[in-house]
Amino acid sequence: MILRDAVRVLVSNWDGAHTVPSRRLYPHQWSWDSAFIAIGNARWSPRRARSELLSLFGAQWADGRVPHIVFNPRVSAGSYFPDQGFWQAKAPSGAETSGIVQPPVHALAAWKTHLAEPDTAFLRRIYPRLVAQQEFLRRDRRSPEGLISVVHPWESGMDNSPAWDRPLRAVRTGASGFTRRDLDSVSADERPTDRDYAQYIELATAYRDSGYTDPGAFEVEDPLFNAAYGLAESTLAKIANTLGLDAEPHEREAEAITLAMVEHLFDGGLFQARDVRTGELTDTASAAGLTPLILPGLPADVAEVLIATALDRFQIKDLPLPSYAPDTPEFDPARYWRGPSWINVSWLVWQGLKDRRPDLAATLADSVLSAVVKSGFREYFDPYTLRGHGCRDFSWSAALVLDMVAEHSLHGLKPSGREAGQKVWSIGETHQIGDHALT
Ligand code: 2M8
Repeated sequence: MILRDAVRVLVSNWDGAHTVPSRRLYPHQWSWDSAFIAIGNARWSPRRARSELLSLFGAQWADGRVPHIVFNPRVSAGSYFPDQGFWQAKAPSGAETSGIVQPPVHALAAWKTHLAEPDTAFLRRIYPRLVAQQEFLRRDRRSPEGLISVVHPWESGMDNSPAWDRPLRAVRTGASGFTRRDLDSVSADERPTDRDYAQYIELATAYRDSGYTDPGAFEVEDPLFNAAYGLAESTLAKIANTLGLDAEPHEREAEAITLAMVEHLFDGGLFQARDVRTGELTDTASAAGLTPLILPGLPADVAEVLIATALDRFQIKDLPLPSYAPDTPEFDPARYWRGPSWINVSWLVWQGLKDRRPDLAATLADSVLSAVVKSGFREYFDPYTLRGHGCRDFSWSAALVLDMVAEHSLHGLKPSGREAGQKVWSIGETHQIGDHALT
C-alpha cells in the first residue's frame, strides 16, 4: 500500500531530529528537502514535522540565511562532496553547514504543520526565524527591480536546468582535483556532467573565498525562487495573524514581489529567469516558469496563460509535469533537471492549480501517483515511460505523495486505476501510523 510505503521511506531516512533526502546520495540535511519532508510528515507525525523544521533553523546563520546543507557530524566526511571541509562554514549553534541557500518554501511547511496540529508555541518559535530568512534575501540578494537572485545553480534547487546553460557560459571550468561522490550510486547519464561540476565548484569556491558575500560570475533571478519568496510572505501574513502580530508588511511584500515578477519575468507564455549581469531573460522553457501559480495574488489573466502553457508545452493532461518542456532540443527525459518529472515541482504546480483548476490538479496528482506506483519513490521519473531515475527511497517523493493523497481524499476523488489491477490510491482506508490517522 502506497501510504505505508511512503511512511516506511520517511522512517528509514529519519536521523533522530531530521530526515536525509537519501541514505546514500544525500546523507545530511538539505534545506528545501526538509520543508517538503515536513509537509508530508505533518500528515502522520506533526511532531516529526516540527522537529524537521526546528532542527534546520537551528543551523540558521546570524545574518538570517538558512544554509542549503547542514552536515551530520556522525556521517563520515567524504561520503558526500562537497563536504564540510570544502565549505568551511559554521552556524552560531556550532553546526557545520554550506554557505548557500535554497528556495524558501519553509514558511509554507511551518503553516501546514500548524494546520495539521495547531501549535502556537511552535509558530511563535519559528516565526522570527522565518522572517530573518526573508530579511537575509531582501538585504543581500534584492535587485533594484525588487527581485531576489541566486548566486549558484544549487541555490535554485534545479541544479543543471537548461535555464542555466547561458548564464553559465560566463563561468570558468577550471576547478579540478575533486572527486564526485554522486556517481558512486547513480549512473553518469542521469546526473550533471563533469563540466557542470567543475563550474559548480568554481562558483562555490569563489563565493566561499569572498566570505559568502560577493556573488561571483553567476547571478540570476529565478521564477521558482521568487515565487517561493512571495508565497512565504503571504504565508507569514497568515502566521502573523494567528499570533496576533502585524500581517500587513507581509501582505505588502507578497504583492510587491508578485507585481515585480509579472513586470520583469513574464514572457512568452511563462515566467523566465533573468540574468542579472546582462539584464537578459533566459528565453528557456523550465517548469520553474509555471510555479508562480502558487502565488495567491497572481493576476487571473497571467494564471490563465500559464495554465495554457502547462497544457500545451508541458502536456500536463498526459504527463507528470516534465521539468523542462519536451518540445525543446535541450529536453532529456532521464538526466536530472533537464526534463525528468520531479515530485516537488509537480507538487508546487498542483498547489497552484487546486483552486484555479481542480480538474487539472486532480489529473496531475493522478500522473504523479501513477509514476510512484510504477517505479517507487524514486528521485525523478521519465515523464513518458514513468521509469524511475536517480536514487531510490527519496524522501520528498514519499512525503509529497502523502500530502497529495490526503488532500485528494478531501476532494472525494476516486482512484484512477490507470495501472491495470493496481489501486493508485485508496480513499477512505485509514491507517494509524504515528501520531495521526492517515486517510
Ligand atoms: C540536489 O542537489 C545537490 C546539491 O545541493 C546535489 O546534486 O548534490 C538537487 O536536486 C537539490 O534540489 C536537492 O535539494 C538536493 C538533495 O535532494 O539534491
